[in-house]
Amino acid sequence: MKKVGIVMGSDSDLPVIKKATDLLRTLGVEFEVHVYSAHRTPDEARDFARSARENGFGVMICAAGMAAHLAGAIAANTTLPVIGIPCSSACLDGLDALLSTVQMPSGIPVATVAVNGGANAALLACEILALSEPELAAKLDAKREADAAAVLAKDAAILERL
Ligand code: RP5
Repeated sequence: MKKVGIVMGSDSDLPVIKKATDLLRTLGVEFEVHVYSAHRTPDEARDFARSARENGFGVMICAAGMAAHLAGAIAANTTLPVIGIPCSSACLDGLDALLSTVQMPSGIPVATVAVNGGANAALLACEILALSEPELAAKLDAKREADAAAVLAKDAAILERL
């Protein structure tokens, strides 16, 4: 199976990325993680993106906060699908990163998930890989059913909590 490439702009983004890597591990999907910044280490970010396809990656996840150009910078250097996670920061609560990540110009797409949405980024990456991986697709279906069952269990128990 192809790997998921994960890039975060700073190690301060780790709590968001951890939500993604936990899920990928649970689903048995291989990943590689790097701290590369669009601004602080632009050469390393570009080189990783340019060589990603030939290095066995099938999809990229990029997490960054503030003026979050990382997902766009990675997307500019690969035609693999790129998923952007805007990370919240102290001043603007993630609105800055959300707008920086989501407002890509035509021609260079970034599939942007919610602010701090590490889990959905991993699930979307798996859904992309599962297009050609029936076993992974079955795992995703099973997870969706288990998640729904957990909500229905809460529904059944809610009266007792009132
Ligand atoms: C962004 O700036 C990073 O993705 C991080 O979210 C934010 C702050 O970085 P640090 O100053 O914590 O390294 O590039």
